[in-house]
Amino acid sequence: MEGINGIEIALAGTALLIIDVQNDFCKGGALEVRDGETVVAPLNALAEYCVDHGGRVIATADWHPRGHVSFASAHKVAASDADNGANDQARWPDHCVQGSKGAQFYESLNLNPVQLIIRKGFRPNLDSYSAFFENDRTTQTGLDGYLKALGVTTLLIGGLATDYCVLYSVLDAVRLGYRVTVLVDAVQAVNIPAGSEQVAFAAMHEAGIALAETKDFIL
Ligand code: VGL
Ligand code: ZN
Repeated sequence: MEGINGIEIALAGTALLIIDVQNDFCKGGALEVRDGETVVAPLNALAEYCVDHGGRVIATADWHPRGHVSFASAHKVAASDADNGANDQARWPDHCVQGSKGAQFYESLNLNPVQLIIRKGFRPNLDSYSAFFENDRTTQTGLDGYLKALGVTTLLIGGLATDYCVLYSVLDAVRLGYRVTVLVDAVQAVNIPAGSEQVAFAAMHEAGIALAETKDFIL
């Protein structure tokens, strides 16, 4: 599709949402997601394609203060595995601490096409998995307002981790009325507790969320 002034607008109304591709979720990171860094190449390719064709590209970053409520180290009583359920406040190793190397975007992630960076999880007593709402389900990150103001109706979502920040983001996105596709070659799960990746994909299926590969959008 050709737009005014010859600018390609095939992806007008579409945004690529890159979730938490940060060092701590990649190889050697504090909360390592197995093969986490494999999401980078497909996301880089689609991000470039997206901006070249009139789409938007947004990245999120987990951005916790020291002693954050989601850190096991901030609690005197050790958490059991059962605490890592979707509803309770899960307890994680210290990760994505503001200003740390681990909180930086993975080095090979190309930030040039990224037009907006949303940081989340920066309130000491509140965690935030979703790119849209913090875990109290009411505190907004501002992303919904940004997207709606720009007329974005369709979201392509990839990043880390499938079973937490990606899952919460896509479920919120559907609730907020967006058409949502999860990019299966551009997500990886942390799988804590074991099996949570499957649970996450089942929840996406239940919510009617489409799955596709990044190459399906690079025409
Ligand atoms: C995440 C656990 C804790 C994620 C963030 O990005 O999926 N998971 N904080
Ligand atoms: Zn976190």
